[in-house]
Amino acid sequence: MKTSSAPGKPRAKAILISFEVPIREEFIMISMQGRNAVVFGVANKRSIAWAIAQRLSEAGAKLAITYQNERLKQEAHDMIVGLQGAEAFQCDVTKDSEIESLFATLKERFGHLDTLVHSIAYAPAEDMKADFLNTSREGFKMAHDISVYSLIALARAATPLMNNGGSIMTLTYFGAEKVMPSYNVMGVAKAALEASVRYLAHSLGPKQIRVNAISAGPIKTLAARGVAGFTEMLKAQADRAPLKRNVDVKEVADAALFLASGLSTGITGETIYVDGGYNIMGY
Ligand code: 0WD
Repeated sequence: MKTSSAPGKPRAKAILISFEVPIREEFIMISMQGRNAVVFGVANKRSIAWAIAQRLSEAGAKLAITYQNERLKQEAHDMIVGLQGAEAFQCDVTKDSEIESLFATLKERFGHLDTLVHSIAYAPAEDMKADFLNTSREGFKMAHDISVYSLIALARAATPLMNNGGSIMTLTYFGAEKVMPSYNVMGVAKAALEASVRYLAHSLGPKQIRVNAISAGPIKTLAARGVAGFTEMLKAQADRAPLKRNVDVKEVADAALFLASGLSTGITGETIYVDGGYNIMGY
């Protein structure tokens, strides 16, 4: 599509309208220069956390990016240190000592923190596959410890460093609200996560620290592989969502940049959907 402009006036930038490729260029203007962020949950290059880290880095943020353990170190570490303005750290969020030592290091390195991204979830495969009625006590505890309590623990550790206010965000899924076969205990954990976002928003609001969740549509990642019937979920999403397609991980990262930026200072306690509108549909 061509645009025309009057002689002597600067030519308007052509905007391509496409039903498949979203218009993205205008988001580049959001600047995170001078801001420090910590991103949790990079397992590999497909991780949502990795797309968010890349977006924050492009916008100029200084980044600490964490991976869980030695097993993930090989792949995650090299990727992270190759990213502009990023340092890699190991942190298993089930270990208070690792959280404490990470934040002590962040205090030394950054002084203050502006953004925290929590992109972590886990439930034992047996518990996700089983009939929900048969959820084990151990699986229930583990899913809630790793996928929910970790947000509270990380928010508490970050608060003293967010002395100019800040933005905390987590990743959730629609299975928190409606039954998704084979999401099971993770759906219950996501419901608790979304409620925790609201309670944390209330707790941290007086310090101008905002807490929000992004509810993403299904995206092929390592975690997604643990969900039986994931391909059908992708298809149902694309068929039923108003946008008639799946979401791209970059669209989730754009929403994360918005939540991290000064463009969202009035928003807290919310679950923001990046799902092509799937959640509004009644059939
Ligand atoms: O369709 C999807 N992929 C969606 C994901 C749709 C909507 C929401 N989400 C959520 C997930 O539930 C999760 O909260 O997004 C978040 C990120 O998930 P992801 O990017 O899809 O998956 P992945 O790349 O696997 O990252 C999750 C990572 C873990 O990966 P693995 O697969 O190794 O369990 O969470 C991390 C780990 O790197 N993680 C931990 N990090 C620190 N300490 C721990 C832990 N104890 N346990 C898991």
